[in-house]
Amino acid sequence: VDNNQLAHRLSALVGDAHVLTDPALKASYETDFTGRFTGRSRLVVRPADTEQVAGIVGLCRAEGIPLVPQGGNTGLVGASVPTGTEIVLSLGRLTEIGPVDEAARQVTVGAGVPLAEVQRRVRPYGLAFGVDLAARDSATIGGMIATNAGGERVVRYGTTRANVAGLEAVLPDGSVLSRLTGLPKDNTGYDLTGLLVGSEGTLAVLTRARLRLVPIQPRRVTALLALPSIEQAITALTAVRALESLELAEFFLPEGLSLVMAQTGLPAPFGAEYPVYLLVECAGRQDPTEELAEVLDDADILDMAVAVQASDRHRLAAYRDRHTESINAEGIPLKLDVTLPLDEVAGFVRDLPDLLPKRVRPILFGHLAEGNLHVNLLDVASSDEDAVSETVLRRVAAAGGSISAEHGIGRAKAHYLSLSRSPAEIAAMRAVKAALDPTGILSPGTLLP
Ligand code: 2HG
Ligand code: ZN
Repeated sequence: VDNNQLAHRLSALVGDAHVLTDPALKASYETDFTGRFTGRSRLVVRPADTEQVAGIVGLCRAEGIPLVPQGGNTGLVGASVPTGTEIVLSLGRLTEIGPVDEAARQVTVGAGVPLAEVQRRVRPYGLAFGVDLAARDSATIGGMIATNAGGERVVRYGTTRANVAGLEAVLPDGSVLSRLTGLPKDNTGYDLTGLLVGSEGTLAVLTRARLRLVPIQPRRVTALLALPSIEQAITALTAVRALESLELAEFFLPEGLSLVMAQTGLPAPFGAEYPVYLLVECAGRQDPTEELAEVLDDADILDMAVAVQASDRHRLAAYRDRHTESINAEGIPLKLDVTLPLDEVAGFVRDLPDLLPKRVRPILFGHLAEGNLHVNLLDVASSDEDAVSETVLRRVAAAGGSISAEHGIGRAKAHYLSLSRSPAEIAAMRAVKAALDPTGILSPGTLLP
């Protein structure tokens, strides 16, 4: 079918207003927010519900038209960006939120609901979704599930996978899988929900999710610690891990802090610059300030800022949270989201500059509790990108790390998958893909090269 016929048939399913063919209207769906990944789509289609999604997928399957599901388009590995032949299937209109089940502590939400909206909706019940991340205003639940997003609270609540109790999804043949009862015990065969979490749009189009919720911990303390080294930051981390109230342990370095201050106008957090910064937050029913101070008593802390009021806490968190936008303001970074065993982190940080061409500026920050480093590289010549990626990712794999901690494989790392997965694992993944999507219409080029 040519584009006109396709647009016409899709309009019959979703209405004219929700089939976008004008290049100006399509543009924001065709580039990721860093500007690194960009491509053309045949058109963008915006269904309103699961039935419409099933209709679109069925049509694409029958006509052999590839499609790329897209949520908030905040992904960082190119998985939601088309390459020319696909249509973009935007889930942004699937925004229904069901009643909050206080007894089960669950809620069912549409794939297109932004994370911040879920939090707003469940807060009056004293509940929260355990996964939180800086892109909360745009990132959608469907996209977070498709990538098994991690974010800043993994140390306490786990990744998205641990916080999803069930899913509804449209398979490539147009059939609908629905598992939304959220039963905490349900051993009836293969865990299809678990399989679809982190499948990056390659196995199904996610349409609704049953989310687990956690009780809000009302008393909070945030501390920004200045430390002499990564080793000392890990020692401090080990100390705060003794606390059940620990909710967040994020690190950043002076290079990143300078960019954030230049971009945001925030004042320096301390009178001097220090080698490493660790942001920790504890939360509980009782004020955790004292227990935090207690466990940090022996740590080698050079300086420290502590905040209890929400506005002060947010000010400290901003030094960490505003890294991504501040790096972007400098240019399009090469982003390598990796994770290392904790005892390998310091060595990696030390070795990294020697692995890079001289002009490259590495900006490192991330989720220290998981050894998850966001390696952002500025000023990488485009002719060097592949070599630099491969060198850094090989170094990570050699240290027993993973080439993707939380952003996924997408298009960016598909060619490096074998650094983190064995031939037997990749063969099993290919077999699953072939069984569910035999003609390969869903997100071609993502995850499995
Ligand atoms: C974060 O932790 C996100 O803020 C983005 O995972 C990381 O920009 C990045 O590299
Ligand atoms: Zn992150």
